[in-house]
Amino acid sequence: MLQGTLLRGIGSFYTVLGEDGETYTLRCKKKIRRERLSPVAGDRVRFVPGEGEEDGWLEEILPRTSQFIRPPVANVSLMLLVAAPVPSPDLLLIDRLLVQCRMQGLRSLLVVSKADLDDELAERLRKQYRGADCPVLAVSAKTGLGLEEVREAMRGEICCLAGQSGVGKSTLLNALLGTQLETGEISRKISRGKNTTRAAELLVTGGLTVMDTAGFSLLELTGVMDPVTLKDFYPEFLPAEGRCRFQPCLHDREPGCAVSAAGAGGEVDAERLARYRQLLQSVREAWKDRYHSS
Ligand SMILES: Nc1nc2c(ncn2[C@@H]2O[C@H](COP(=O)(O)OP(=O)(O)OP(=O)(O)O)[C@@H](O)[C@H]2O)c(=O)[nH]1
Ligand SMILES: [Mg+2]
Ligand SMILES: [Zn+2]
Repeated sequence: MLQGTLLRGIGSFYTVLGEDGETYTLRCKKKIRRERLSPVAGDRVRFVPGEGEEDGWLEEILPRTSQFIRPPVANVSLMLLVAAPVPSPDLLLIDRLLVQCRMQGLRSLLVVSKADLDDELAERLRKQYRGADCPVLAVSAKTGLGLEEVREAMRGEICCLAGQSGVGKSTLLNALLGTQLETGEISRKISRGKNTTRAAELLVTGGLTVMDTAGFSLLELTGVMDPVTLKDFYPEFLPAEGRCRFQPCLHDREPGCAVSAAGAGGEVDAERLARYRQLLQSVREAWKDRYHSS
């Protein structure tokens, strides 16, 4: 039996990159399907290679370290959150994605792309995310700025890119990997309808392993979350945690809130805190509705 990583599944055939560096086309044992465990890109699998004209068989899916439903992908360990000067950055989306990553135990890196158009955004975000345990890197696919640093951060990880449509994810991937993924002018994309869904696929090139980005701009907080747990995904709140007048404190507008004080004093970034409260509001609403939505 060999071990490998599932790159993609098309119909009932699965492409697996074996530990020996060879690529195998496999079929999936019914047993696995019966266990309602559909193999997805990123899965570590054990398999028996085929002989001659025979198909090989995928025998076992090893436990997953992380899992996303849309797109279906397992074992991602590093998320590249991409923001750019154009389209203007949706930092609430970035914060949402950051929470999502932390819930799954992934590390994240904030990549500020198109740095050739604006050299201040990265600095601004570096300041905002200083306490957020999320490094910020400025890159430009156009000039090559920062590409080597991003590659360095990606080595040994299964990576994913996420971010608004048009921030340059595909262009960045092409620059990083030397691939030819489809990129587009923002206006053209919107007019023909973005977010074309297709099967997720893992690309492996030059020692880097990354999901092609189909669908990841859609990534959202999945399911419902107890509002009181949202603050646990904000590392910058930690120094003030436990020092609020009321316990538990959601750091929303409660009197005597130490996180509010830290926001006013500049120890916690005021904009991150304001967006936390926006996010908290939507988490609260989803929580209130949790028995109504099926
Ligand atoms: N100036 C400049 N433009 C860039 C850079 N990277 C991407 N662009 C442009 O930004 C536009 C969108 O790039 P894409 O790579 O298609 O964006 P995307 O994030 O993949 O978009 P979706 O696939 O819709 O999610 C294109 O017109 C690119 O040419 C860059 O580093 N500098
Ligand atoms: Mg794209
Ligand atoms: Zn508080």
